[in-house]
Amino acid sequence: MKKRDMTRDYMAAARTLSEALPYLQRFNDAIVVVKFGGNAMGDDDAMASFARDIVLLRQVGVNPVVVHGGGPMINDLLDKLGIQSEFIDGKRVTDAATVEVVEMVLSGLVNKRIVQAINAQGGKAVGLSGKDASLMVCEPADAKFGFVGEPVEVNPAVVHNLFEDDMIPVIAPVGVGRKGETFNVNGDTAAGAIAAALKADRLLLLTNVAGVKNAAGELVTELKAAEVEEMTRAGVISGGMIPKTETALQAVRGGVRACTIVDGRVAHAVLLELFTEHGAGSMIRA
Ligand code: X2W
Repeated sequence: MKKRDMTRDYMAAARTLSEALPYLQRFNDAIVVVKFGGNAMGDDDAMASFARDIVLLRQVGVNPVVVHGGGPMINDLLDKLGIQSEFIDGKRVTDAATVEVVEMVLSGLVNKRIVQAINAQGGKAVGLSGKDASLMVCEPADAKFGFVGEPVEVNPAVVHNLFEDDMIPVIAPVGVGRKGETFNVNGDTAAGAIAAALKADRLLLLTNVAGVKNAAGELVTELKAAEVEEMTRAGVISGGMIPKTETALQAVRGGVRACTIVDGRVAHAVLLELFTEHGAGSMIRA
């Protein structure tokens, strides 16, 4: 790059930082829950970039919580083991053999990969699942799904303790039953339930689509809960977007200030959404 262009580049970066001031002030001490879906997790570089954004949040006084998914990674191991898997309404039908694989992949492989990536950027991430300190107690969602859990009690004390110690909770969506069973919880559902229990300022659902689109196919940047319901009735919101918007509705009605559905494949999506005027994705409020 020529020296002249470089100067222009640095000046733009400085201006961006300066323009972020009101957002940094607004989000000081805020709780931001970030759902990091398996489809939004890219290669090691993309993972490092995500981790860096999370560490930056912590550095500027936000209390970030990562709740992750890992559906594609569960599929990979099930395939290797020759275990068939089926989804109904966006939920994996989970028998006893499958739930063991789910726990291994989510609490093991995926959780530790994210923890490691955050720590490599200078953060202090601690990996948990819904079992730790009974963070997410579940009941069976429906007999037809087997060991799929619906969160019925969230105990966020452990998360608050980690905030106080400057640590970043990274939570796998595995729940515990009243009788000590292991439950597979949809990552979005887990993130929504945890965000509601924390009365989070923001829930960011990082996914692999731009956000909610209207009937003309254009991205809608801000929506009220009632509009989401209307668009769903009209069939404008459909398919894989429904579990996302349902999570958003439950979260904002459960006390989360706003929920944004963001394209996690966009570099620094989290920073764009929180600290720039531009924002990213579709924001849903009660
Ligand atoms: C999900 C949990 C992982 C998940 C599953 O078994 O795939 C259920 O479907 P993504 O990457 O966020 O889709 N659980 C009940 O939600 O991962």
